[in-house]
Amino acid sequence: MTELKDKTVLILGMGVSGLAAASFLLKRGIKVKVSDSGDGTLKKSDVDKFKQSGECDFEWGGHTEEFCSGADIVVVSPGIDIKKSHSSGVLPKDVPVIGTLELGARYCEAPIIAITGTNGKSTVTDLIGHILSEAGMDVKVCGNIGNPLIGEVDGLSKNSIAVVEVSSFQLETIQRFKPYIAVLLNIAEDHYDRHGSYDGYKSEKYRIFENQTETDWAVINECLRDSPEIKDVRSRVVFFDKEMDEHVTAKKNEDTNSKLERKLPVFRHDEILPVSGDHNFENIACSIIVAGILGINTDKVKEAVKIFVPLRHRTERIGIINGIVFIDDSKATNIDATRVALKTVDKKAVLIAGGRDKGGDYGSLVPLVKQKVKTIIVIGEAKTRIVEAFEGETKVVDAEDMGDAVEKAIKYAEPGDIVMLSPMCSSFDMFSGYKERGEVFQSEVMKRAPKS
Ligand code: UMA
Repeated sequence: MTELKDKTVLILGMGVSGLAAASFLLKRGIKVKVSDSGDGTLKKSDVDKFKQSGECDFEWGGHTEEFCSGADIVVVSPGIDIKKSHSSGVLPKDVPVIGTLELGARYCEAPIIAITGTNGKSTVTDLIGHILSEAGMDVKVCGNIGNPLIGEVDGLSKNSIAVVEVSSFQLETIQRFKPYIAVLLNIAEDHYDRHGSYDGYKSEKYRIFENQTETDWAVINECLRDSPEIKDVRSRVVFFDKEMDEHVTAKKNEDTNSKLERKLPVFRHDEILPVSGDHNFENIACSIIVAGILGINTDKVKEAVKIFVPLRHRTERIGIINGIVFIDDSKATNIDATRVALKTVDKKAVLIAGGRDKGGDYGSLVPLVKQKVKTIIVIGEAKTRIVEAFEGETKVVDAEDMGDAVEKAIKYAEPGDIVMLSPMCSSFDMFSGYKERGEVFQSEVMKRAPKS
């Protein structure tokens, strides 16, 4: 804490991360300036509250050189592309820049379990938090899942555990971030719009291990075992696999001298969750390994997994109307997430897709779509690219908005089919986030349910 004493901190972004950072710093008497490019969602009463709690200035409508000058350190929100901010010249020169995750981790007394990956990170973060909490531990689930770590550190002590979902955006601005256990679930195409390429995105993901040492743990998907980056991981590596038998559950990295000092729990699929899909088995396998590293009793882990309630908008079955099954997979904000969802589908599907394009290769889904999807209903900014990828391969229909998309999906589906929202895109062109998109989809479906 002493390192920021008498310093001025410039915070970029006034979303949940920026505001949590501002509150944290102001409480400790640190001078704060907050700059946001948007038109401001803070009410005057909130601004007054911030100003009363310490020395604090606000700027809306852009990051100006005049306002941003004079800071000793810059703390950026995850949604802000720091490369662009640097090139725009507004950031003070030779001033350190860190992200809100790094700030949170610096002041977090609790050991951190960090989870990253392209898909499944919120589910695994939530599941690990649930298992630990059922085992009686003092746990806080936070991070990219919605509540930033910096907003939670005050409630965490050395005896707590922070289970933190981390995104590639947040890893981009770490410096000393050093989780005790770092989990890498999978890496697939995503966020090209921000990281420029698959390699750029991948290298940010591997930064989760950057500051770990031999006393820490890395829990990594078996499918990444041969990635060249693995040999640079200095912590003890355990690979997880969807096959949860004794043979594969706890494979250590044979390229390191690390030893597995703990006996890890071993389960068969049918002993735990009645869920389908390889991705769910992988999510459970890696959560079980993390629990095993922390020495949680096998029976406790098993019981906790059995009663886990999955997060919403992830292949969430809404119900059946006129024989058509409706599934909300709004959280599928990239192509790989939709690939995973389609693999779990055992009937013909009408797929609602589209939103804000992230620059991935929709064409890579053509074989699976031809096999499982009879019609794609397209919405949002990504329409043209999706139509280009699938036209001629399956029927593609244009829709105005979510209501129109649901209406058309019902028109093209028959009893026994599935209508699934699994957009392959982010939601920000039409909604405030994937949750709102899922809620709107569900309400449009329910509007069309027969009244009882
Ligand atoms: N802004 C600027 N300058 C810019 C761009 C944006 O000032 O150049 C401002 C906006 O006007 C806005 C604020 O920055 O007021 C938003 O900041 P932010 O985008 O960092 O959003 P937060 O509200 O702080 O939410 C962030 C994460 N958002 C992003 O990474 C885009 C949330 O993840 C996360 O839940 C939250 O922190 C708490 O940790 C969302 C997400 O979409 C769910 N994440 C991506 C994903 O999961 O794929 C990475």
